[in-house]
Amino acid sequence: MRTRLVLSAVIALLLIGVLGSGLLSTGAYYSDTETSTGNSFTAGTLDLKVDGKDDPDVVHLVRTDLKPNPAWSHSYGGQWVLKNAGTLPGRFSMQIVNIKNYENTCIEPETGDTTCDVGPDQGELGSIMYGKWLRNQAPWGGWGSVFNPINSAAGMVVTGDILAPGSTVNAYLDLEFDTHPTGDNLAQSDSLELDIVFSLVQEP
Ligand SMILES: [Ca+2]
Ligand SMILES: [Ca+2]
Ligand SMILES: [Ca+2]
Repeated sequence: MRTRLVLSAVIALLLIGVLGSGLLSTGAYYSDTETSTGNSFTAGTLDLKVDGKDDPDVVHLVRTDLKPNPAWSHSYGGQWVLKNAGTLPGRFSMQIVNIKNYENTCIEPETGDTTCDVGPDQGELGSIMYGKWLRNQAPWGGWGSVFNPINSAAGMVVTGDILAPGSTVNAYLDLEFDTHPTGDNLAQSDSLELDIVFSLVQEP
């Protein structure tokens, strides 16, 4: 009998402890929830336009009757307007590639020219002219160094500035033909051909 009383007392004490700890409570604590709906993730764009055009419609220069020491107004360069038509900033660059120098036959004033065959490496115009990339707008300046002669520009990447989305820059290839004490006559009737690769690259 005494043992049962002690056992009952122990059980009662355990129940009191459990109830006091709240483990058997059916009540609720305060709570609050909020939900973020419609989460969306969209990739940005990086789209270079050159004079508003894409390949294969980018404008190329055609200059004829080149001569040494032309007036400034007759400079043989040209301008391309580069625009970042995308939504992300990018850094633009220019690269002259595929330089070809054609002889177009050696005429009498070119006497002394020892490279008079056909082919893309027989002419002398590219070894006489020089060029540099200029910013044709304020703040005035340029990018890269002078390529003198312009033949030395082959494959060289000229790094420009960061173009913000929607912004433009006037990239001007200043292409000059100075006089030389000797050798200018070797370029008579010669042709210089080159391609220009404009790039816009994402900034990290
Ligand atoms: Ca484009
Ligand atoms: Ca020639
Ligand atoms: Ca030649």
